[in-house]
Amino acid sequence: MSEISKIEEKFNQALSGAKSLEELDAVRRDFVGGKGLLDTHLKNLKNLPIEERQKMGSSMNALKGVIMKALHARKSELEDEALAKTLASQAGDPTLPPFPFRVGRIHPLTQVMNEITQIFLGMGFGIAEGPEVETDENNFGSLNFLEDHPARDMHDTFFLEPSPGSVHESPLLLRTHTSPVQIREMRSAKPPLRIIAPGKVFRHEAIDATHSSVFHQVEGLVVDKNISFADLKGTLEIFVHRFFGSSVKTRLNPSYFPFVEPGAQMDILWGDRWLEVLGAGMVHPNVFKSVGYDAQEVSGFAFGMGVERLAMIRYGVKDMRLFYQNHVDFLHQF
Ligand code: FA5
Repeated sequence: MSEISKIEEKFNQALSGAKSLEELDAVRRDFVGGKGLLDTHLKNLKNLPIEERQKMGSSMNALKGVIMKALHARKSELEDEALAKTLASQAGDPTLPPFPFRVGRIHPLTQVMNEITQIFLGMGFGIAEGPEVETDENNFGSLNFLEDHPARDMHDTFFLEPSPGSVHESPLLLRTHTSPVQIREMRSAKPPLRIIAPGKVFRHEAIDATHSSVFHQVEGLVVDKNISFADLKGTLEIFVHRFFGSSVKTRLNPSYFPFVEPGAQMDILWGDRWLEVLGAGMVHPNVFKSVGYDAQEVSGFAFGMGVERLAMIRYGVKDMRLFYQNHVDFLHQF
């Protein structure tokens, strides 16, 4: 048997004996490694006559190719086996009970906002939106809050630093109520109008069980010919009955907001106390003037309700802050 065939046979035996990647690597080193069998033989070729040396050299190189190929194929096989073993050892036990994970749900405040929206959509209102960063003009000026009038103190406001080179004529602020959306809507459309505007508002308030510094309102605005206070009262009554049911106890009291005349607030009986849930009134002629409407031609009503307060009464939640703490056990009840 020639030298080459002997090496090949030895290699085949070693290869079939290699049962792991480590053993396979040892076979590789023994045969084609730096000081392996083939290398040693190649080094010994220099002692042979030139013709034989060339013949043996090319046979050895061919054998080296065969060995490398076989090593490679066996390596893939062993790797697949190792992977299959790992996967089998990590496979879950299908007879174990599943993890008791909880399905997510819609936040109660979002649920309440959605419900309020649905009720007004059912009454033929459309939905309007405005930005949370507003101009002083839309949030106050156009709503008949006069410069330096104490009415501005009703809302403790977060003003934004003007950016260097700012081109805004009116200072920017975080809107303190959703009423600026009234201004935006009236400026961009002609009467008749019947919209609600749900959104987030911001006030620098002392926080307690019924006050937050970031909260939600739903604004309402109706403008048409011959809209009266009776329309406002009827609309609010339909809303509270649909939202709370007909046993709810409400009262409408006079109140002051610069952008309505007359103005009112609605309170709802909550346990043994009355809780103010919304402000409302007939759109002030000065507001119509600021948006270019003719107060002789049209009239309108507006309201702004506090979403958190409505949610508290609806669900019997005693402290508004619970809605923001987002404890899973609390949220899971809704
Ligand atoms: C206003 O914000 C007026 N824009 C409402 C309005 C609209 C009047 C249209 C007339 C016409 P007021 O500040 O009262 O009004 O807020 C309205 C409602 O938001 C309150 O009735 C209350 O339910 C809720 N609210 C007010 N302040 C807070 C607060 N700090 N935290 C949570 N809810 C509040």
